Amino acid sequence: MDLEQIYQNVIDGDASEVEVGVKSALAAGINANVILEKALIPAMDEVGRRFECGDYYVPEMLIAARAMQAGLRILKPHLVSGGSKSAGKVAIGTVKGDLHDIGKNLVAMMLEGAGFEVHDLGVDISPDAFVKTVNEGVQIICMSALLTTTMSNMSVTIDTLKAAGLRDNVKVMVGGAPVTQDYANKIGADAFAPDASSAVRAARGLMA
Ligand code: B1M
Repeated sequence: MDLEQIYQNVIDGDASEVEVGVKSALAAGINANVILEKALIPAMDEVGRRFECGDYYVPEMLIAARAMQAGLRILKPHLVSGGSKSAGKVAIGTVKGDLHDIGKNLVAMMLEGAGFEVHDLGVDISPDAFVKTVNEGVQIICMSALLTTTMSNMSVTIDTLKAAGLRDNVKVMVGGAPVTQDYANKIGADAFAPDASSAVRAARGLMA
């Protein structure tokens, strides 16, 4: 099974074929990161492009997302191997109003693999729920947003941290397709990462 076929099966939303493809690519010695970056992620970009131009609707997007997640489940043990269990304690979630979780799950997986203790709060997470984790010893709050309409909740969370007098007790990292370094600077986040591997580097930097 080649990477092109895995890419196509994600676009077609064929979860069982994606599983078969990812397993056989791994068995053929293809690196998990290569499968992720050359097949799974580009396939979701193509799904997004088709949605944008009206060729795909929400159901097709959802089915493709499930196929991607089936592939990620197979890849997970290969992506998260190694790492000591003392890098730091992070809480991660997708911001309020936003249900996209594939990128957030990937970031969580990579952080876990790098030895962080990861509390995955899930999706549609309110500013108060993020803030509450600081009293539970979390050192970095990681917020993901995929919608231009929900990314402003990152700023609301930072404001809520300030109002609670907790801003200096925790670092804040933001990311997700519409988020940029400029936006992170503007809202006063401590770090921005464009992808999951840079999120690990950024988290290490914040703990240093
Ligand atoms: Co949605 N969706 N979606 N969607 N969806 C996008 C985001 C969109 C760009 C599609 C498009 O129009 N081209 C568009 C947003 C437009 C905008 O705001 N500018 C969109 C829309 C409009 C919507 C709905 C509003 C559609 C509707 O209902 N009419 C709706 C909103 C629902 C809601 O959230 N309230 C909706 C729904 C959905 C589904 C549920 C069907 C499904 C999500 C399923 C799921 O996540 N379980 C879905 C999907 C799959 C997509 C696309 C196609 C793919 C997203 C994805 O998983 N990418 C997406 C188009 C696209 O992104 N090209 C689209 C793969 C993933 C690995 O990448 O999440 O970017 P990403 O994560 C990356 C980096 O961004 C980064 O690292 C990751 C790995 O490298 N990263 C971080 C992410 N979080 C980070 C946090 C960090 C650091 C890095 O630190 C904390």
